[in-house]
Amino acid sequence: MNADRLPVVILISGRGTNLQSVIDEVHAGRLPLDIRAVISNNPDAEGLARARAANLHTEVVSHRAYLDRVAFDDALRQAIDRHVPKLVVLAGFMRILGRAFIEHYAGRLINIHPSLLPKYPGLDTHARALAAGEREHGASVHFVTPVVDAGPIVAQAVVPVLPGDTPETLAERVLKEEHRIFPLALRWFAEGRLSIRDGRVLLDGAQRPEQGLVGAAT
Ligand code: NHR
Ligand code: GAR
Repeated sequence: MNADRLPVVILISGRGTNLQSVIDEVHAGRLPLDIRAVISNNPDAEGLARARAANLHTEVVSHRAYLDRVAFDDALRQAIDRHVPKLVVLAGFMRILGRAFIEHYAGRLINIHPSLLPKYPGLDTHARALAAGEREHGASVHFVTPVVDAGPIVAQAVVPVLPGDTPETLAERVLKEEHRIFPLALRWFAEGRLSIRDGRVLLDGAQRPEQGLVGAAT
């Protein structure tokens, strides 16, 4: 039934609105993924309820149950690999992963990050962009490499910073764009259109100057 669909495992930690955007595109027939499992490190993640509502298999691998990061990474890797995914998707996943884990999934691990990378890797991106007086902010989809938020960029979307913005209002504007570019980037991957050469992402074998920026109007 799912022969033409790419098997994926999706990792979450929180609300799961990016997960929801992926589920919605799959259900609409626009994103050929077979979501084999949704795994959360946080047992209370709201995204688990979204996954269950879509009849997806869910699991919790709590980082609190392990003595150190390597033990957690190993347990998570085993849980993922039971589902034999061709792609692993970080959708608001909040734990930094170690080198051995990342190398195991080299070229098949993708993250959505709420900033215009390479600006503002890490946490609290919206507050930091506001504090720096940025006039533009946004989101990036990237392949995950051992250095956090430094992997090859697949797609970005830009939003304006508006007068009176708070981290919350800015986050909401960015999140809307995340829900657009994340499923789009995953579709490119599922269709076999992405490759990496010299640390850069190619779409259909070409490095397009416009590819990195998927503007709000397109
Ligand atoms: N792991 C590696 N090796 N490389 C990346 O690029 C990663 C990664 C793990 C997660 C997502 C990333 C983001 O999009 C991501 C990219 C969590 C933290 C963090 O500091 C930083 C970046 C990202 C996710 N986490 C704290 C930690 O100690 C915990 C914070 C919390 O639980 O709230 O792991 O932003
Ligand atoms: C999103 O903005 C995502 O980009 C960000 O957390 C939010 C998760 O929302 N991810 C990170 O900050 C990763 N460290 P969601 O759970 O509703 O998708």
